[in-house]
Amino acid sequence: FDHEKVTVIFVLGGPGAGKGTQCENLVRDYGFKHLSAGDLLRAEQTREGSEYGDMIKQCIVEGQIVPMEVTVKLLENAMRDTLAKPPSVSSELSSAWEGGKGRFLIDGFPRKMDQAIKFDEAVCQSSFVLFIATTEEVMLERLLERGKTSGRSDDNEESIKKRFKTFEETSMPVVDYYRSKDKVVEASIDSSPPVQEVYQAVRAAIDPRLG
Ligand code: UP5
Ligand code: MG
Repeated sequence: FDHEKVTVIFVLGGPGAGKGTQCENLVRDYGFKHLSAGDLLRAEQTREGSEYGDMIKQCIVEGQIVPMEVTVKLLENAMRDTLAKPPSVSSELSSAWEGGKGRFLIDGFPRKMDQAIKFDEAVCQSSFVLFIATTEEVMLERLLERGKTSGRSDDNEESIKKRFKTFEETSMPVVDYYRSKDKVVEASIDSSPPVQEVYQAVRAAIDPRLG
């Protein structure tokens, strides 16, 4: 994808930090297309005829990262589909999509260095990275609460602990890599306060970068 034609923002943060929640707010107010790597993988897992279903299922329960080829391909396809058929956004936001120029929020990706490098090379360069963070205690509480109704196979204490470990060992180096390239807006945004308060901080951090 031509960097001039698409704007890609990576939204990173630990399991349950609130990535999906903040992305929903941004979609409403900025006309972004939200692509959650986890959601795309969950959809692929249950897609009839997928050769990756069992492998994805296993990785998600174990909190392991699915091999990057699969995830990068899913994201690339979703971006292409979106550009061919832009989301319906309010008229004041539609200029963001004119002429196939799209704005994407890529949520929960990249979470391993090889994915970051592959996406930069094969798909496009991200404009910047939004990193939201809170304590494991807060994230655990949120995920256990959500687990009562989410039906997600990884919203249980055992899987959550594994997700935390993978996040610290494998995904934080990606955040540090983007920090070293000065791509992360603010050092991090504290996602412990109520949703609206976090969202105010998110807006304040990204508005200057969006110009
Ligand atoms: N909530 C949110 N914000 C709140 C706030 N400020 N105050 C109070 N409550 C708040 O939020 C989680 C819960 O907290 C919700 O109930 C929400 O209402 C509440 P949510 O916005 O869903 O948080 P999010 O950060 O999106 O949490 P999620 O569980 O989706 O994060 P993960 O990163 O763990 O999950 P993801 O779906 O991205 O990935 C799942 C798995 O897929 C990975 O573990 C991995 O196995 C696999 N994967 C890959 O292999 N490769 C990839 O590239 C991506 C994923
Ligand atoms: Mg999510």
